[in-house]
Amino acid sequence: MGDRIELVGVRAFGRHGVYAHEREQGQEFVVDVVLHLSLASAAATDDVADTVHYGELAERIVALVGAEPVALIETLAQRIADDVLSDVRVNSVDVTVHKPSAPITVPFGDVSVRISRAGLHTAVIASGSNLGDRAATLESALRAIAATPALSVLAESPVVESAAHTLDGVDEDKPAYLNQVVIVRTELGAADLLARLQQIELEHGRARAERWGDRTLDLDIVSFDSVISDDPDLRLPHPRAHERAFVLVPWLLADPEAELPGVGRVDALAASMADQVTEVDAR
Ligand code: A4P
Ligand code: MG
Repeated sequence: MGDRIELVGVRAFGRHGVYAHEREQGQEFVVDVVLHLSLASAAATDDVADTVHYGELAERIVALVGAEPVALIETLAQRIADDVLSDVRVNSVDVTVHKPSAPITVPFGDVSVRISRAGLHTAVIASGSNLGDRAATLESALRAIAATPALSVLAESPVVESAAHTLDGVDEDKPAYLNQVVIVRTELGAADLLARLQQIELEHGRARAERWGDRTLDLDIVSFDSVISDDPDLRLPHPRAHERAFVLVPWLLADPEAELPGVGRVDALAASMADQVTEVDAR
């Protein structure tokens, strides 16, 4: 965290202002943006697709300054912030709009407004445990999720129990799982949310030994807004969620209107699965 992309001094022509002559003649606006986002993935892959392309960003800013006039540079700054935050990798943005030729009757150097805005995302998190005191672990994980700064829990599902799914299919001999689904609103970007969940897994004694192996705590991101991504570090929606009763059934209990982005409604997906999990009273 703490990474940023700074693009300063983008000059563009626009017709924003309170006065009629500003609408008619137009003037130059200068825009600075600071994007707060994780750059770790791009630094590792060296691929521009893994970051915000600053050239395209600059062109979008010029287009927004040239678009439909507004009275206030505050409004223009908000439009730019909304556009930047529509890329869910961006956690927050600072936008400064300068109007160096503003109609001010005394000599002046510059006038500008600066706004800071954070994106607000909805994420669906699936928790699972099949080792140790499973119910206590899920409850503690939920408390840790809820204690995350810039995040609030919208809904939590009942806890359900199911037989372990392994790479070789359902294995009744392995310890059974408890699973829960937690729906959150957060200002964190998807990468930062995943990093936080992995930290919570570690705090609960998670060791990554065998893929799909037994674990004290697994926290997966099932969906993040309607993002669809095949980035191996964060596939969205979770590539196996659509076929997993232990995700879909509790999710539906937490949100009867739930939808799996790019796949469909969760009630339809879960329709034939209810008998694969048992609701348990975790408390
Ligand atoms: N990763 C990619 N996409 C995501 C995402 N959407 N959410 C990457 C979370 N992580 C994602 O995960 C491996 C890597 O996946 C991470 O580094 C992350 O960058 P992991 O948690 O280290 O490994 P894992 O949990 O063994 O793999 P995975 O794929 O999360 O396992 P699954 O598919 O979650 O399966 N049976 C029952 N009944 N209930 C269960 O909860 N869970 C599993 C785990 C198997 N069987 C189960 C259950
Ligand atoms: Mg996992």
